[in-house]
Amino acid sequence: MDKKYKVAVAGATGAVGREMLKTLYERNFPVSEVIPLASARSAGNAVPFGDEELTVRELKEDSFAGIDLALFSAGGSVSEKFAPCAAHSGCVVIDNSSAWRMDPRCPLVVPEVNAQALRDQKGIIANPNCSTIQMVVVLKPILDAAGLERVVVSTYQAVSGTGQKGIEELERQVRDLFNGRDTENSVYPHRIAFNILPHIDVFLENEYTREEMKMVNETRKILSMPDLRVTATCARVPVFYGHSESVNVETARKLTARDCRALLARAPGVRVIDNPAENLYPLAIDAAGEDDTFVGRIREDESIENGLNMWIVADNLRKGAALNAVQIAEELVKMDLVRVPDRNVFMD
Ligand code: NAP
Ligand code: 3JN
Repeated sequence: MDKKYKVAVAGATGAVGREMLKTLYERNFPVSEVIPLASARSAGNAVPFGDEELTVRELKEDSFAGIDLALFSAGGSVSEKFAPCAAHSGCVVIDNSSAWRMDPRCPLVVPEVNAQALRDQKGIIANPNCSTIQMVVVLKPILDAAGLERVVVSTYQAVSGTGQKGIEELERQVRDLFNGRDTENSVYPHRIAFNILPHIDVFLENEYTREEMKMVNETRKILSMPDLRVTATCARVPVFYGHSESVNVETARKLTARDCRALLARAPGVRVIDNPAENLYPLAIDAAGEDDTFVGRIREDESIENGLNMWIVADNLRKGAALNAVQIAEELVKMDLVRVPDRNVFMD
């Protein structure tokens, strides 16, 4: 009989955690039991898992006894504290926060791009930022075919990236404006309804935001190109689901737009939608609820020798978070890398 796994989901009541439960169920991940964990605030509440309702338990240091796999999406400070506890109990952690992404002990994995990095897993595996994931799924086949010199990205990120509270703030502001009322902002520093904010996460000393530097550093780590020239501008837009990105790529060797389209049409996890004559290009409303990363508007950058422009869209809660995490779990099962205590450095 095929092996089944006891899986904990930390942050199970949140936007990403709920999507993780849905994705585990939809993809028929081999579970013997699913344990939803969250803060004391929601302990005792129910979360759906297929047709069942599971009772949420409070996340504690001893929550992971007997667990094989733990998917975390409860924020960086929770991951910092509890992921080592989980790994210490012998389970493999797949963490959605930024807490462990740049730690050299932790592989940072997008299965279509660098699944082989999982062979080095030492108890905690990091899931990249949503904006990074959808970009590298498209960059990898271009890198393999033509080399990569430089990447310039501008993002247009949906409010669901901020969690349930971001969704609620946009809904509330739209309702207030349509009813002639003043709006209030508590989640974002300015009104998000009918506006664009060039500000995601906190500002850093170099005047970039942390979200922008996550894209730079994570892209380099995933592609194993520590010196790749990457620059990012990240903006929040009044869209509920689906992050969009304008990406300019400079390749080492010439890649025509036509060859790029053909290459990406064969790439795993990528769907090319690129027929301007029919007004067909990737849209956030079409990508929402889908697993693939959509790419279109592929055209040659006429300002440089070997440049391409494109528009990349994906569901930030699915491929950007929950789906990527579950795909990592599926790879671990395939590679027989769930619960291998002798390589778990967090276990002493
Ligand atoms: P959310 O909707 O606000 O949900 C937060 C979840 O964390 C809830 O389940 C909450 O439980 C739980 N939580 C908060 N504090 C806790 C604590 N002290 N102990 C245990 N559980 C706690 O946020 P979200 O959008 O799902 O995002 C959650 C995290 O996932 C983010 O902070 C980020 O690190 C990561 N994330 C990653 C990506 C990515 O790009 N890959 C995208 C989005 C989010 P309660 O219901 O009890 O409050
Ligand atoms: O804002 C978005 O669209 C994505 C947000 C991701 C996020 C939100 C809060 C904390 C992260 C992340 O995954 O990088 C974190 C974090 O863990 O730092």
